[in-house]
Amino acid sequence: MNTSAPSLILHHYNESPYAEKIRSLLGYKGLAWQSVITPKQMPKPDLTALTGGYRKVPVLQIGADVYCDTRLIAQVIEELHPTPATTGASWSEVVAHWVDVNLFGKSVAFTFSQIIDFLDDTFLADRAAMSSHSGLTRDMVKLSGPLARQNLASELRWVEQGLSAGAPFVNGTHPGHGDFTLYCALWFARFGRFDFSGLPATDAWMKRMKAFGQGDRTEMAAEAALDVARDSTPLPLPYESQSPDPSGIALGMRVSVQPEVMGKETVEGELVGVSPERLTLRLNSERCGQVHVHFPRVGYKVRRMQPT
Ligand SMILES: N[C@@H](CCC(=O)N[C@@H](CS)C(=O)NCC(=O)O)C(=O)O
Repeated sequence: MNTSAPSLILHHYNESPYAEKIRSLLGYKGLAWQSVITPKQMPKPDLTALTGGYRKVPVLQIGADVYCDTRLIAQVIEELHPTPATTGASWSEVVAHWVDVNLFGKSVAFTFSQIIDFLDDTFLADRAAMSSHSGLTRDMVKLSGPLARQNLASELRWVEQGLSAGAPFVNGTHPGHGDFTLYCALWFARFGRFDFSGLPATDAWMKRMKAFGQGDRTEMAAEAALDVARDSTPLPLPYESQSPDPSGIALGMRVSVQPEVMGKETVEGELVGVSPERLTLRLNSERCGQVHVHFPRVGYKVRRMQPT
């Protein structure tokens, strides 16, 4: 296990597929990390105190630096711990993006239709509000199951073709970002008991991915993680800003950042870093002191806030 680098604190919950993507990556890298369990639905007072409002999981905290979204979290882990690598010349990033915008939703629709009787009303209402589908009922979720299963099965044939081509991973000889992203979607489909028996190459690949485990995990209280943020100073930015940005924002402006899909919560702060790949906002709060909250550009809208 590599313990010399700064402590990795993952805010997550066990049932979250995107959190499983990062847990599995931490397993592949053989890393020690601290686990802070968040609620599965709003309110999430500790997480949002740290992020300034971002509610999704997982979130990676390193001292007073807070990384939102698994695309960015995976990049940061790769920068800090490049061995064993997840990089390589392949279509892995294209696969990751296809999973994010397409396959993941099909997996969620399928598995929710299977487990809906075990979910409570407040959870359902939370997810309905998040997807702007206020009239969502249990029956609607259940009825969508057969079509979700069929859609998932159709697209998993593409995955089966790709994984039958000979290489052990989507990325080639070793796993890449596409492997971990695909794995989290299929891990969730398996949780809903999707039948993988007609997909032997996919099934064998899932076993290879599962074998990475989740690294060396230690539980930590949320309050303790927020104390770490308060007692730390954000690190110098690891990237060059390109300001002004074509979107019209520039360093020093007050901006708001919002996910493009699912969840309308915004994070507002001073823009202290901007590049075609990343955004960084400086936030101040009593509980966390000064933190830098980082986002990838892909999947997030950024707007200048009107001066008050
Ligand atoms: N694009 C995000 C998606 C994260 C995401 O959708 N996470 C789900 C859990 S798997 C979530 O936060 N759902 C709402 C919640 O837990 O409050 C990422 O890659 O991190």
